[in-house]
Amino acid sequence: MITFFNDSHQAHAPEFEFFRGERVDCFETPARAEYVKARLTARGHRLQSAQVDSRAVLGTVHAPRYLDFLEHAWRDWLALAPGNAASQPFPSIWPVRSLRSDIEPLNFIARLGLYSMDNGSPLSSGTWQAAKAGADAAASAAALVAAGKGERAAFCCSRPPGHHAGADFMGGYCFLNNAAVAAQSLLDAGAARVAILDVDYHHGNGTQSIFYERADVLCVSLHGDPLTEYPFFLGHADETGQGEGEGFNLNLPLPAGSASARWFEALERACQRIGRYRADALVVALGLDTFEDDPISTFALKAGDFSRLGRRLGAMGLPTVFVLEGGYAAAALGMNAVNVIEAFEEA
Ligand code: Q9C
Ligand code: ZN
Repeated sequence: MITFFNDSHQAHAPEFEFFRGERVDCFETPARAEYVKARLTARGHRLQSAQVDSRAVLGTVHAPRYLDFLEHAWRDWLALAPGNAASQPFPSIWPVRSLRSDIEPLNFIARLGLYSMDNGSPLSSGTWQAAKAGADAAASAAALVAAGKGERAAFCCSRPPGHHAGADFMGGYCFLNNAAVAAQSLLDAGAARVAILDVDYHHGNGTQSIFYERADVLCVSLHGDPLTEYPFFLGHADETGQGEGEGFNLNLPLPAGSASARWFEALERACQRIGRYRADALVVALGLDTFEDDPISTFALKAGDFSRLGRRLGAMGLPTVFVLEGGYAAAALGMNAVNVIEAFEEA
């Protein structure tokens, strides 16, 4: 499968995040994408660089003031205090409920809180460069599939991931919503209806919120139940869409610790819904943190289960863009990603 690889991903390389108040090494590392690249290359898949500038589509998926903040965040962090180049910014205050989010404060940390859902999205000097290049890769994959010149599918192999990022906030290691960029690009290229299937362990809250009031993008997600799993505040079964989007969001939360059989039952329901929608194209938010050895997740998919996933998606018969999301058992990501891709192609 033709893969658009984000050559700039290593520019995003924060050192640490917080876990229960302690500094811990980042789970979302540059090695992740390199493991996938190595396996793709070894198996003879073609890697390309992005050919599309996603700037225009980013402006429809994300709020302009958020994009402006993100693009200049590192510059503004450096301006805050001498020596900041050697440390990482984290938010410490958020405009929850009664607080105002319409006025952008001047203080950098306050603005970081305004544009964050958590303190779990560490920034580094090249975060914007990497995230923007990733969005370019997603738009490129969508353009290739939309062109209909013999490529039924394409893979956007990139980091940082995107599905927790909403229109105007970062979260969960995500900054720009690559799956949303791919879906919007497919619509812009002529598709009338696009389905997004999010199989990451964590609910894709950003993607859901971006398309929640729209009928031209069906969002379907299977994930750990938010009662106990991140992102906790979205992803319940009663979230079905709003206004014109009513009926075009389907959440299939599963209890933490669910085994593969249960996961594949939910996948079947997801695929049935997408089939009824008569989508013109499919975007798969391909999180691999459902793997049994993932260090921060509790599902139990095995390497062979990723082939089974790929076969089922291939049987949908739709033009498809795969976008890499989470997955933190880094050394296994290559095998698991390529298992999905190759089984899809064989189906
Ligand atoms: N420090 C994605 O999979 N919580 N994001 C981590 C350990 C946040 C995962 C807790 C998990 C976010 C794209
Ligand atoms: Zn995840």
